[in-house]
Amino acid sequence: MNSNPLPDLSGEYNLDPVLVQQYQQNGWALVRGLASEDEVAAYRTPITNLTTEHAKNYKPIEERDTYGKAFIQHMNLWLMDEDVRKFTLAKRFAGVAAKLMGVERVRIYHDQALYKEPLGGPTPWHQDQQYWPLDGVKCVTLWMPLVDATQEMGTLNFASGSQSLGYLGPLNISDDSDAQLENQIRDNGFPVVSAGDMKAGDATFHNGWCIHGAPGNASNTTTREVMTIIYFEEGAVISAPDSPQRENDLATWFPGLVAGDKAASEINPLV
Ligand SMILES: O=C(O)CCC(=O)C(=O)O
Repeated sequence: MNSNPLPDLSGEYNLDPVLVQQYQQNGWALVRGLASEDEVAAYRTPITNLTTEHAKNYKPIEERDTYGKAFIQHMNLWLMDEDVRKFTLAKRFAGVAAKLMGVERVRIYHDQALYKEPLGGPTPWHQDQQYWPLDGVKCVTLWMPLVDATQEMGTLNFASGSQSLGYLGPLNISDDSDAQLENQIRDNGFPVVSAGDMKAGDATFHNGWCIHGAPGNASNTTTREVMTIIYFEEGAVISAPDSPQRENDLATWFPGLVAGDKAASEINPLV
């Protein structure tokens, strides 16, 4: 652990109301400079240390399936390190999540580091919330690069407006989700918009139902280092899981709770 205290991330971010409108309409928004260069640099160290260690469990990239090639995925880092805890529970980030969703308060579902390695594969189209036993609940994912990330390194693509479709069924991230959701996007005429180049500390926020994916990392030297935090509205109730992935998520992220309970286990702090 770092002996110097890491920067305080509790100060409020002055969110442009236009971004709230964009989020409501398109299902996603790009928030510039949510964390400063110095802040990101400080928190990048513990997040990358944990993720680099975790990456040792992965097979060589050419032996992985499409999901495995897309990124190194390490989850709930906030429970592993006191410094990362400050990042994931930051009031500044949670405040933006709440304002975009139009709710008073939010809880943490989980965090995850998503590191797309040099020449790592594309992230297939998917909907995040199909994994979560939270039907009818407002959920949002914050996605923040910890290094400057160009579009060619794999910043997210969004099917703008696709959150309006809601749950499209249990479609795990795979070649199949990519093909099926590509059809949905085409049939509904949703514009596909890239977040474009992002500086470290910029962040996108996307609705749990917004269809999104990412190109592969075209860089052969630089990893697209990203930290994500998933929030849901306070007061949410757990829905009955209708798929193995939702059963798995219920047991993992709401330990000890069952369908019908308030979604508020000891690892879902109010932030
Ligand atoms: O980082 C990626 O490539 C995908 C991220 C994603 O799907 C998410 O954070 O919901």
